[in-house]
Amino acid sequence: MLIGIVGKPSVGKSTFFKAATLAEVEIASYPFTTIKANHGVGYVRVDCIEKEFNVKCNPSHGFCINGNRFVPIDLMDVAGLVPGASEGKGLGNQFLDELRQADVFIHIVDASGTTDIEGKQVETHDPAKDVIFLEDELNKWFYNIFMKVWKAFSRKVEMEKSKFSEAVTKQFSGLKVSEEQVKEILRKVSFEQNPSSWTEGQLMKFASELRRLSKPMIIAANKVDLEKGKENYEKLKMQFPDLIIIPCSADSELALRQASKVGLIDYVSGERDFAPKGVPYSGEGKILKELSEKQVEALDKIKKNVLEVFEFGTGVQEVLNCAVFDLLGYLAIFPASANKLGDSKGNILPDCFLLPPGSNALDFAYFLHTDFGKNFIKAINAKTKMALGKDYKLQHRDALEIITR
Ligand SMILES: Nc1nc2c(ncn2[C@@H]2O[C@H](COP(=O)(O)OP(=O)(O)OP(=O)(O)O)[C@@H](O)[C@H]2O)c(=O)[nH]1
Ligand SMILES: [Mg+2]
Repeated sequence: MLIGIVGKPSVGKSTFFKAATLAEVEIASYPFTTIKANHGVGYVRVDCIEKEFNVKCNPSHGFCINGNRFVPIDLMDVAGLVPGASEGKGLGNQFLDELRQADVFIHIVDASGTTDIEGKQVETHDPAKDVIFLEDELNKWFYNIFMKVWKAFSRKVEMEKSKFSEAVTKQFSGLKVSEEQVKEILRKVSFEQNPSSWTEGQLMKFASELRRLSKPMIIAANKVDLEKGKENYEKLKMQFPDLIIIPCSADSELALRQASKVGLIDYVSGERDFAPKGVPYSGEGKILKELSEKQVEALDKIKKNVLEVFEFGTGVQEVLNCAVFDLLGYLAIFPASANKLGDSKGNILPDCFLLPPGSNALDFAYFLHTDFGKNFIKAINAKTKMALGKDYKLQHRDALEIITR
């Protein structure tokens, strides 16, 4: 699964990316700092099942802190998008191409309203404009791709709906659009006439709905640590009640993650607190370095302006989790057997996989190995020891063993 980080220039896309991945990327207050896309690994946070089994896990990918399992996901940070990008403005089409493989978008918005539509520093700017323009550009991107195939069809007076959806899906190959999704949109828009006679408005509506379904988007209202941040975030929520909008301070998350990495503080992504409060501290056998006065001041500011104000702390972890689990509906599944929680090397609960919504026990078997799928007999729920058939619909945080012939 790939998460694309999008937005106009200077909103904090690379800061968000760096906070989530700790990869070395360029961050600066002028537009188009990022030109080439950055790829990295971030993590979603899952309540680890180790507690239910009374064990301590050893993840082979990601990590686990205090029962919080961090499962890797791929992230991509791209160049800033400006109005007209779908027509080639700014860095235009090139990076739209890079976004083809994304399953979901995180739209970073500058909620402080201190950057204009092109990412230049200004006194005030209404972030609502950014929400509208970005959706618009992405929809136009889909519209342009769609029009290529529609033009061929529009010359025919009659056409079968099935041929139409097949051709549209083909045109969108490489953009992770399935024929099922195309058909779903056809049903949803339910335009009376044949697609060849759709009006301009109907064509746009079709392309936009297809974009929304195949590339859903969550909004990170970033820079809420700044003066107008909270106020603008609350306004955005009122103006766009149908969108998922999460208050965020990527800059604060980055500072906390970096301080934690070098042992200055103990901080777990997604928490509203960290330790210590400016005194040397020994936690879980780890001796932390003494903080300087400046560091204490910076951390106190994050605490006062962000962690104590917002329900999800810096919001970065919540944005990632929401995108993967709420918006996409993915499920975290642990391979495990009731009698044996370790692998051949004795690692306990080494794996946790993310499966798409609607996956069943047989899908999980195939996901692990084709042979497991082909020779599937049953699955066993490691928590309850109950046997499950191939059609069993997976639940988030299930622990399953696959029994094969
Ligand atoms: N106060 C505050 N500043 C932030 C936050 N996130 C990013 N910034 C600042 O915003 C500026 C732009 O950050 P970048 O991460 O480079 O923005 P970008 O969206 O990647 O920009 P382009 O690559 O040019 O499109 C930098 O000066 C960051 O330090 C935040 O949460 N709070
Ligand atoms: Mg950038």
